[in-house]
Amino acid sequence: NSIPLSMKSSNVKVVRSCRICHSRKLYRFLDLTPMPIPNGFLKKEDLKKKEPYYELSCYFCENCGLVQLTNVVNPSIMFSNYVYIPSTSKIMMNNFSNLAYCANNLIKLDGKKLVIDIGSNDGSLLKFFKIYGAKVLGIDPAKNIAKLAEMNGILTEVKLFNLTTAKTVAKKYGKATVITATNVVAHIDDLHQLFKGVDKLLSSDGIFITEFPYLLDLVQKNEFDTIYHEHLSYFSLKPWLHLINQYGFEIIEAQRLFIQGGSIRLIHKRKNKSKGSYQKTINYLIKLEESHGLYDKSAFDKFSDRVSNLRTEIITTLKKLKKEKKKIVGYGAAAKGNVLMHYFNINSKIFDYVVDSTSYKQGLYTPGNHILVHPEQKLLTDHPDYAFILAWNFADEIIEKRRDFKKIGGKFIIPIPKLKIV
Ligand code: JHZ
Repeated sequence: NSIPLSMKSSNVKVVRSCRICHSRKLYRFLDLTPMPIPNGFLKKEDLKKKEPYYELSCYFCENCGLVQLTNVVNPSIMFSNYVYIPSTSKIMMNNFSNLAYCANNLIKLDGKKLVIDIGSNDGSLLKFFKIYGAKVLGIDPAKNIAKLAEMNGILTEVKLFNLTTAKTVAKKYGKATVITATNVVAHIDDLHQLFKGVDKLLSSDGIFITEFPYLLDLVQKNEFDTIYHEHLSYFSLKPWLHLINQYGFEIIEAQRLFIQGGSIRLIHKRKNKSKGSYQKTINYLIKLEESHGLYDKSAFDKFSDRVSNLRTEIITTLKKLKKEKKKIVGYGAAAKGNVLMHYFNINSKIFDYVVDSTSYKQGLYTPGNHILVHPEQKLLTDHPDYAFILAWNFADEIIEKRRDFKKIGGKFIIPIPKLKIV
């Protein structure tokens, strides 16, 4: 279980101690074998070029419980030209609308208050804050997607978030009353710098709201494919509290969300002495985490065994269907789908193609196994027998939307939390 030596690539940094508590007692429980970055979709002309493969192993900190990767791929490789946008999903948009509503309930927003979104993507969260009349600013390193945000009227600083960015932004725009960071904290290698930055940028009575996939859901529902290079940390509450305490923050609200396979929304403010009612929720969640073994490495060994069994079961099923000459395609060119296809050895002999609603992904090839991405409508003209839902976190939304595919006899395969054919 020792940490392998650096792959000697200038594009990878190897971290040898825990991102939160700095302990060196990191226990490797899962090895998904080296693969290209899962959002690294390719143009046809690039298919012959050598794709860089990066190690993908996951570790548990025996001291504070943070689950994490130790190989950090240079963020500019992963995020400068990004293909993921949340606005293709109604569920994601409803969640953003709810987040802005909650924030407005806590802090009455108006034209004098600034809301800053870290990892603002196409501005789809900030759009909802504008409805409440707040001033908004996005921070995101993806040039291509920031352009989209600007077209949607969301002012965006094209930068990675760190302490330097926080200082520059505070000087240029003033302090924020609300800072949000959804599905981005796990991308940040230096979590201490994140909190130093938030501390610099947040007004004294401001709130910091974050959402990320919750480790409890990941483990309970076998969501192994959400483990990939972009996600450096997989949080449970104890290590998170360990981190925020150091920077004088406390949680004032914690809500479990069903998006992205199970996430958690945490709302923070600067500590004051009175203990809020949130403490009960936190204690309850920590007990729940403990009862599922989240602070014991043996739970992660068991998780790893379950993933391995799921792999065998799905590979066997797909091979059987191919023997029966069934046509199978992938549904949703999600980053997690690329991890799953890689780990399950799914190639173009098994899936004829993948369909996806994101226009940026259409016409490109999936990293590693080079399967072409088509628009979703192809299912209706091509009539494959099975659509394997790679974006299983949207299975309900997809099945509901694609009743037309079911009508023409198509079946759906859902791989996670366990294999299901509908
Ligand atoms: P989706 C992303 O992971 C990346 P991914 C990121 N690193 C992160 O942290 C997590 O999200 C949380 C398509 N689709 O959202 C759109 C349809 O085709 O699960 C997407 O390409 N039809 C930021 O990439 C993909 O599926 C539909 O009806 O694993 C879903 O990708 C719907 C609803 C989606 O994220």
